[in-house]
Amino acid sequence: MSRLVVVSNRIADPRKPASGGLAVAVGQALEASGGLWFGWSGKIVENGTPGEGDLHLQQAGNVQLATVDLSREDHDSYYLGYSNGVLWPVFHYRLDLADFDAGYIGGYRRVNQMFAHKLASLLKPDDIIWVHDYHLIPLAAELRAMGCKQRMGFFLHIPVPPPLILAAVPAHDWLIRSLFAYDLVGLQSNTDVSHFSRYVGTETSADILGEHEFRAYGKTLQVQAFPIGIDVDEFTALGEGKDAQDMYAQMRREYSRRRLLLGVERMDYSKGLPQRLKTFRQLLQSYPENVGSATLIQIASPSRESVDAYAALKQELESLCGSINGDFGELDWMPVRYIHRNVARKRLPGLYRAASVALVTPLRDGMNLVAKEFVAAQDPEDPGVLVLSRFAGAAEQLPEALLVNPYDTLRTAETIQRALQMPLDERQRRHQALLARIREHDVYWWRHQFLAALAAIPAP
Ligand code: GDG
Repeated sequence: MSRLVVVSNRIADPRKPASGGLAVAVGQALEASGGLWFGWSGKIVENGTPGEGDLHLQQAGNVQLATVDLSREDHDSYYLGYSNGVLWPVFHYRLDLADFDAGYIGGYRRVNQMFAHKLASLLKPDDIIWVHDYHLIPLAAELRAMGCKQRMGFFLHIPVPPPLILAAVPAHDWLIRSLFAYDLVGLQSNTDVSHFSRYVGTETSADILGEHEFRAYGKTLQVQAFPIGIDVDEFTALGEGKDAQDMYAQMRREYSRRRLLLGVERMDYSKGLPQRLKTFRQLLQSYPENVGSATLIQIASPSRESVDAYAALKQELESLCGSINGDFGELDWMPVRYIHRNVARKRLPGLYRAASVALVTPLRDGMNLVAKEFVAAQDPEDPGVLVLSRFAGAAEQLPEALLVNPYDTLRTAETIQRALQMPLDERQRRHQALLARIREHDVYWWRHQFLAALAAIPAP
């Protein structure tokens, strides 16, 4: 059995279940093969030299953890600048929010080179390398340039935008060319695969060998959708824990005569939070029976606060929440409970279970795991309803949710009202179908499909 090497910007200790399903699933595969997990340590060295960073090695059970520090300059250009100031907005279709500062790409390239350099010294000839996400697109190309011949796969957790949006990135051709250094590229949805294919067809001189196979720059690349899932049993077990049960009981007590709508996400402009609040205002206007009886709990956990676009979003949300509460609130009822803090993971299932309706309405999302966690946390006898944006990757997989266009506040408000009034038998039917789908395509299925496809590619 080949050793598995996982590379991601941040790593988690696979022995700590608090890290969530993805870390556990990837951790298990690493554990089974005596693997190596490589990434940034999370440490920023204020006066560090760009392109240099200490390597730390640590053993966690059967898994070796290897992490590298980043200098302040590298962190600001590679992580804040290029990854989160260029790639994240553009891949979520937000050219208006991208900061195309020409200096960032040098840092992005430099950190990928440094990671490749440090990683190469730890590799064995028959390792299988699995690289994660947009921070590390050029990693394989850098490793290949150093002579590494191992099988290499890449999974992109965020969407692939349509070709003409991708083509607005100044170095888009270099970026996509870098992807051809991998043997396998995994994307979240069929829409992403079709965008990739159209980009390759129009912007490169590649041969499209089949629906999932491309040949360019002297290399054949397989590209397929591997929709990521959750660990359903782990999440259900979390729901049986004391913290989740207490949370549920508390919510039920507090909202016994009221309907609870719930949104949970990192505070990110891709998640459609301002549109959601406007839709909630519309719900109160169009269906006044909800005034005094429906409450929206919105958890927006702090994220990337040193990127400008995030600070602006925070202000906008505060203003929208304030105006809804000011216009509609009463002495004994506030329509919006907005929480800009992280909620402990072990309490989340209780919160999900107490909600009548989940609002998962991103403007664009690679997959969206909150939608799946909400389904897993429901009481099958009396389940809540999932209102899901058609622009989340999860929408391809979850047709029994109520699918909405989050930009259309009027119709989304109508759909929320429908969710609030949905008869029990329809809620049960939909929930049962959704649960079967998230069980079939869970995080273990995802890991297995990806690694099996990578292992099936003949070593070069
Ligand atoms: C990226 C892609 C893709 C959220 N708030 C709190 C909290 N969370 C947890 C949720 C969930 C996770 O964070 C969020 O996952 P998502 O999938 O919804 O979104 P991203 O963070 O944007 O993730 C996404 C994913 O990668 C995997 O490939 O699905 O499309 O954008 O697990 O529960 N957890 C806690 N407190 C919070 O306040 N503990």
